[in-house]
Amino acid sequence: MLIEIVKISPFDDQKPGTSGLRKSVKKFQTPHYLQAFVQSIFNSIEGLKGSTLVLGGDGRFYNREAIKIILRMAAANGVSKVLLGQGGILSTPAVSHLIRKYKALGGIILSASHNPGGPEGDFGIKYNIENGGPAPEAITEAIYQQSLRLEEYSIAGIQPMPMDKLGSFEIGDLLVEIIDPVTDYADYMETLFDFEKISELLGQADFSMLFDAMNAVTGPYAVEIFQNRLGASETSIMRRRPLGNFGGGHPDPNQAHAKDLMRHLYSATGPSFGAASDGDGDRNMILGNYFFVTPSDSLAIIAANAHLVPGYKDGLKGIARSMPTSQAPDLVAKKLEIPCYETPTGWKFFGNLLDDGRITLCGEESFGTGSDHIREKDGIWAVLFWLNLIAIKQNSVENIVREHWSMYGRNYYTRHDYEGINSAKANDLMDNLKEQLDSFIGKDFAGLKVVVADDFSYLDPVDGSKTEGQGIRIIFENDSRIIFRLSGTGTQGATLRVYVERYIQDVAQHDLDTQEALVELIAIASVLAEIPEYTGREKPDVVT
Ligand code: G16
Repeated sequence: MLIEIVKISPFDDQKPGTSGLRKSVKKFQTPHYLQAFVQSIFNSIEGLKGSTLVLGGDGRFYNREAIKIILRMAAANGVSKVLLGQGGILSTPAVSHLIRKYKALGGIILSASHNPGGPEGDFGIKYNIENGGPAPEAITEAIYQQSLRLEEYSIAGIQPMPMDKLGSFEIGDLLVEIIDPVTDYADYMETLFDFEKISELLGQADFSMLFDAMNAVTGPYAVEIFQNRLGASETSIMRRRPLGNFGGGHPDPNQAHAKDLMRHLYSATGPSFGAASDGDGDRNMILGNYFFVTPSDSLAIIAANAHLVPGYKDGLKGIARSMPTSQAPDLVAKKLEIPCYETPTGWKFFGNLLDDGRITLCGEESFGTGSDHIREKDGIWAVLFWLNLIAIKQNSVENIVREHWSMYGRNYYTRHDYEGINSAKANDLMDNLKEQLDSFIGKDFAGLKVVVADDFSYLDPVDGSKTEGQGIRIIFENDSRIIFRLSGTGTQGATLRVYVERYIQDVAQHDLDTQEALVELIAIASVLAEIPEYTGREKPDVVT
């Protein structure tokens, strides 16, 4: 095998964000750019020589080219075996499962998650460690530091890579095994959920489902699990074919980007249950007929009912939620007398808590829910959880949620995103807020008194690491909250996220429109952060 050592000048913009390195496809196509990041990963992980890695992506534009480069580099860097999803396809949860099941050293996931794809879209690369989860901060920082001084990378010569047929091929001493992307994952799901009950539900005349795969990676998983194994009808999976540009759509499962699905669900003759997943299959949105379940509520409801589902029948050890996620899960944890951890945004922060056996479930407001079954959030898993609950409760999504609210109270919740704003202005907005934090405490805004105003920092209870600067929290006397953060996953300018939450216990007030229930807090947020002044925007681009 011919190995080439390619000399390069280091890149200075390869700092991983909330979830790996995400940039435009064009950026990744810059000569040596992808190679430099991959070499930085390889230089940062211990035990690479002779190891097994898992490799796959969400099928977006540039997936196959990137896989070929990574395989040639893996061969040149002494990796013994790569488990590659057939056609280069693997969902993020499937990679996490495969790393754990086959005891691989780690895995490389090619995805920019919910960001659009295609030649003008985004691409991304993420390294997951041997527990199956995203590399923690210490490793992503080491990768970044490597990239800043990287002056060469090693790559094997070009050769045929038959990645579409199950089987194997070799590149020098590297064995590439092409595996079915779905089977292992689907088998695992069967061990966690009551497939018989779910399949009975899907056969009931009064129940129907519609899953939107958004022309992204979950299509083949949904077909195998919902259709082939559970007997859902063919029409119950829409946009099932993975496409390099996601059919021109934005593969983000929320009300703004799953419009067709919403239209079907918000119709008198529409299905009783709706769901969607994102580009790489780790996010989920849950809907009932004329009903949207906020991700924070979904986590709380899953937690409150987990003992009913086979894989969780022994109860929960604890729950974790990211800081901006609503406090609905905390109320369930309190009732169950289990701990509820509050972590910074980013799935990587759940890893230690899961590995240490402190939590069973975790989730985020950004349409992510998961458990200790793997170390990533898991879209199809969340859908199966809801189907299993509905099959047991024989009740509609809306009624299940309303019963939950009547027992725990309702956490009205919304997130307003201001996308593609000038980065310098966005930083100024945050700095301006930080400077005023102390002066907010004790102040009254529209009759609401501020009790906490701080910049969130997290002390990992397992390894003692501290992560600072994770978002501005303004907490009021009645537990209402406004949170300000800059996204760590955007690729153009900056995205300001404003999270707003208000708790109402009184059942008589559980029917308010979310935006109306939060109107005062939304106005306070705008004034406190001087949003129009800094962003030049009167309204957010996306409301979820
Ligand atoms: C990633 C992370 C999540 C995070 C989300 C949004 O999700 O894994 O933990 O909540 O980004 O992050 P931000 O608010 O910084 O944009 P995904 O699905 O994009 O990998």
